[in-house]
Amino acid sequence: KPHATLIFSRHGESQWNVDNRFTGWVDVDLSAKGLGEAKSAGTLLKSEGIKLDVAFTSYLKRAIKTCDLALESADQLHVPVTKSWRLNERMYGGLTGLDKKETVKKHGADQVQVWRRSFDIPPPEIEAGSEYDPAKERKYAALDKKDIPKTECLKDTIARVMPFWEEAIVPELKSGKTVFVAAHGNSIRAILKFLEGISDNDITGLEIPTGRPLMYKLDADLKPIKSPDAIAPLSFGKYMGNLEEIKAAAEAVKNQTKVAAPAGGAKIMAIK
Ligand code: DG2
Repeated sequence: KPHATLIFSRHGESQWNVDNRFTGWVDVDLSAKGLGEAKSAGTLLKSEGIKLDVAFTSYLKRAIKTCDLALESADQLHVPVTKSWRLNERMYGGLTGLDKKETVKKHGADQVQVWRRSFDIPPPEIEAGSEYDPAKERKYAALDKKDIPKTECLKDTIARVMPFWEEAIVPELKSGKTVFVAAHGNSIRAILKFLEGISDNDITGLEIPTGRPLMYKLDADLKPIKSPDAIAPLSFGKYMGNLEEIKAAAEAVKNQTKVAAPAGGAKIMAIK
């Protein structure tokens, strides 16, 4: 029997999603399309009759604005919002700021796939003095230095997201509330791995499209209830909106690092 409702949304498209650059902890704004996606997420919540009780987001403006715009278009701007650095995107280390396809050309598709999606192999650390080093930012000044990552794989992201899940989100769900989490591709993947019980291997195949609300109904033990509409490797979460469109959007995330193989030999492969 459903006890609580949990709805995730990755932020709307950011300017660096458009530019196809590794972003991580860089505070990039939403693109014009991203603003629209955030508003549509809220419109969907409204049309499905969702009444939110609390919302959570990261310290990054693409997620914060998505949360705010979604609440506004759902006509629920009164909902209290808690921000935490623990919901930030995974820290992309030395890849931060680089063009995703250029990185494939330089290091090869396999290596970049490992850096993007492996469970426990992080990208190289961010260089000391890099303009993208979060240790320089005032908003992280109150953090313990050891909590400011120099790079992160999904396993590291899980280790920093889950204390916030336990301490801040779980109590709201236990009391039966309807909770909205506006965060990032990899911070959401971190929570979904736990919630859905996805293996270290299968999590590599999970892509989260921007600005699409993903809803979970949880029982009193906070176990998710199965949804017939879940898209593999998910079994419990249900995307709100047009499923075909959502599948295409998830595929596009995967293809951000797809580059045409160099032509050579007699056989030239057609690459979409
Ligand atoms: C993207 C995810 O994060 O990139 O950091 O580049 O969700 O904040 O746009 P988001 C980034 P991938 O891991 O999908 O390459």
